[in-house]
Amino acid sequence: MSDESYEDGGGAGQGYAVEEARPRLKRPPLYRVVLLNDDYTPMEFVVQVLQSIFGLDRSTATRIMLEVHTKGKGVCGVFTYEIAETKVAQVVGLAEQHQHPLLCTMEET
Ligand code: TYC
Repeated sequence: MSDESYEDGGGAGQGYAVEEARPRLKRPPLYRVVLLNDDYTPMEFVVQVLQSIFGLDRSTATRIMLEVHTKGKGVCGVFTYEIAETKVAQVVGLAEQHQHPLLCTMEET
């Protein structure tokens, strides 16, 4: 038997109280991805964006589009920072490609 096994004084039955560190798992901050209304982007384009980028079904996408249209803004989803950032970039990129002024931002929950 090696010397190390005798030098281990921390084991059970040796009279030591062994306090384990509490697992420190913090939940990551979450971000709402928010779509903003404008007067020019076609409703159908917004619905397509919501379906393709956020994986929403057509009726949910239509409901969110109409909420943005009537109230000025609406939440497309809640994600961790990098996912939210990517979604915003995808929405804005697609809007630019099609020359629509559609805007999208993120805000911490
Ligand atoms: N207000 C636009 C229109 O009347 C439709 C629209 C909806 C635009 C949602 C942007 O995020 C938006 N064509």
